[in-house]
Amino acid sequence: MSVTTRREENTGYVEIDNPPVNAVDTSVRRGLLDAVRWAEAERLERVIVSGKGGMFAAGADAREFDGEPIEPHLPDVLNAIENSIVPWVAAIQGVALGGGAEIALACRMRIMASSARIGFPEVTLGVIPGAGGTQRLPRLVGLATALDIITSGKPLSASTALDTGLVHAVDDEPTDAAFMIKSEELGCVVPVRDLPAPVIDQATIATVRERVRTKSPGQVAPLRAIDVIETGLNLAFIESLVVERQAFMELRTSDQAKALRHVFFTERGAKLPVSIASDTVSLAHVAVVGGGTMGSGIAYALLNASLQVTVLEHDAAGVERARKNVASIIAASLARGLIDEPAAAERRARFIATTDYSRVADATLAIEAAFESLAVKRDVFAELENALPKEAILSSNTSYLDLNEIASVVADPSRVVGLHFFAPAHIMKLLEIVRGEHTSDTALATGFLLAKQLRKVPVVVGVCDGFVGNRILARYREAADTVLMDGSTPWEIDEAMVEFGYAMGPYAAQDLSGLDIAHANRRRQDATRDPKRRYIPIADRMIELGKLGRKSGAGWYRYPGGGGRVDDPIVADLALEEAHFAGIERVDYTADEIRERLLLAMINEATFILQEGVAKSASDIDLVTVLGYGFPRWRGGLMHYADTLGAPWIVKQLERLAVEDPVAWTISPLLQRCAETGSSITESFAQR
Ligand code: T1G
Repeated sequence: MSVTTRREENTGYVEIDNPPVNAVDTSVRRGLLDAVRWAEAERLERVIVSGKGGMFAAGADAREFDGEPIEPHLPDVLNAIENSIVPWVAAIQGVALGGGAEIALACRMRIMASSARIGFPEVTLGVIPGAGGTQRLPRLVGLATALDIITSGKPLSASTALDTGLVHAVDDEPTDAAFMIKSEELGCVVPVRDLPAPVIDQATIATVRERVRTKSPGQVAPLRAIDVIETGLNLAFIESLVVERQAFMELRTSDQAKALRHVFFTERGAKLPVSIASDTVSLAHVAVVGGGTMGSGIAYALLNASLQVTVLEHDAAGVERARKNVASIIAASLARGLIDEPAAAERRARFIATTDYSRVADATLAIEAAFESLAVKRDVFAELENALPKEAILSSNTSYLDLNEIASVVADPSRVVGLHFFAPAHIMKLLEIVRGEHTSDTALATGFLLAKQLRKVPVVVGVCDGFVGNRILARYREAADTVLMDGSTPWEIDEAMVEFGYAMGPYAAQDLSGLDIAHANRRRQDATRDPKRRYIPIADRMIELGKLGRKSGAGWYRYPGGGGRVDDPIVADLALEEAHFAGIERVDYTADEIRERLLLAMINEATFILQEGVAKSASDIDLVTVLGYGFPRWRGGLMHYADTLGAPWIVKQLERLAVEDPVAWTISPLLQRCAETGSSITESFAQR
């Protein structure tokens, strides 16, 4: 049963019951339409509609978007609710999102619990509200507010919803409050459709359009929502719904909507593989070794998940630094209103920093986030093995180093797993769970349990240099440096990738993280580098010149007065000089040629990663690239994007590039096979 009805005297209670989130699927739409007819046949005085399980409704069932729409269509159901002789009142708890919010708008009145949220996240799925939201919302809250709500996709708190006029009242017993509304009051409320449409203010439209172009570059849905709102408000209500529906139907099957749905459901499918039915250790008390940037970020993520945290350092200065780092993150969260003072105090009470390893004698998980040196990590693991209980799981946050070598100092290496966080560790959602040669199912399952508690998205990766994300990043940067050497400037390359949809290009990004990290990795790889592989020395020259990035005041760009980045002619000259020394005749790459080389380099490397089993599925690579490395979410991730290009086209371009450099552009056999068989990469590697 997806919608239940019952009456008490002259009041009808309609409850949406479609766990886990009351998605408004075909059965719910049918149930709501039946409820309208039922209420009228029973000659009820009012209907109160709510959601079971503490959630009103999460919106349309996005899984239905791949198929043909099935009647009754939601706009028709909502028109029936709004036009019924029996007025409906929405009693909202939990969330009312998308179609769920549109159900509420079709009701005569809306009452929200104080902790509930209401919003229109459709643009995050590449579509627009398709059941009257673009036309009813502006009539309730005005043009500017409606544009903000719909183009941002961000939900409103109950208090904000009340302030904007979206709801009539906030009450923690919304169903009871709905029952107490006086009939004469309810009878006087005008249906939203009959409210006057707000005046179309072109200046407002232009401002919002410009803001959307800046905040969501490349995305179609937010701009289309503005068009539909503007067009519809100039039409009669019933005609405006036709315009809205047509736009929704077009967007629903668009590449961007498919890509965003792919990421949405893949994120939620990132759970412990069913093949690993294993117990875990308790996570009550976690030890973090190292209170630097990563260690303190990890510590705060653990504090946010209500865990007890002990940060271990090797001296008093380290302890002081750890305390300051965690305190500054707490202060920043307070300043941003993410937590209040009692919550901050409660976090502080669960945190200590110390050099005394005896303080973690009862910890069951350790996360090592010490200096990125194998010797240092091996020493730390030896100390952890002595200090923690023998069943404790020992993990390393290492970004590049060989987990098996770290584990080799521990008597029982099955306890060792990699937990690779991404800076800032308390914000970034991706968690690479590195499965070492001996990592046990219990250690792996504990990693997934931790990810769930930290509300992060876990991806299991195998041991190789850089695991999945950093290995793809290294190939991306190598391709960029090659283009830099052979003809472009850092800013041309960055602009090309920003046009593709990255928030920033590889050079601006490296200026943020620091050029010294990649330099340390290049030196570590000197002994094993393929001598036949072309080596680009420009980045080494940058280090010699002390250009480490923002932290040294200059890197690939200059930052006059610590401000915004400015192109640096010295860097451009450096590339010219190195090209001259190498006898290279530089070419003037177009933005398309730059994007093609950098993207194909990553795609090819990713298919080697799949072939080697370092990643278990193409969708895992999509999660890593979108959640950890800024790949545009509305392109679905690196492998989803590759499938839009098609393996035959990709292989054809790689063959052309391989003539130029057969080593760097060696084509992965997986790609060759997909090109020959016409199968998609995602399908070839779908297993989870
Ligand atoms: N459709 C289908 N399944 C959904 C879903 C949806 N809209 N929302 C969630 N699920 C599934 C999800 O895949 C997971 O499944 C389970 O529910 C729990 O989700 C007509 C066109 C509601 C805030 O964009 O934001 O309405 O993994 O892990 O953390 O104009 O889910 O268990 O099998 O996220 O408690 C607009 C999307 C749709 C809201 C709950 N609505 N959902 O968060 O649980 S378009 C949205 C969310 C639309 C109308 C338009 C969150 C949540 P499984 P979860 P959560």
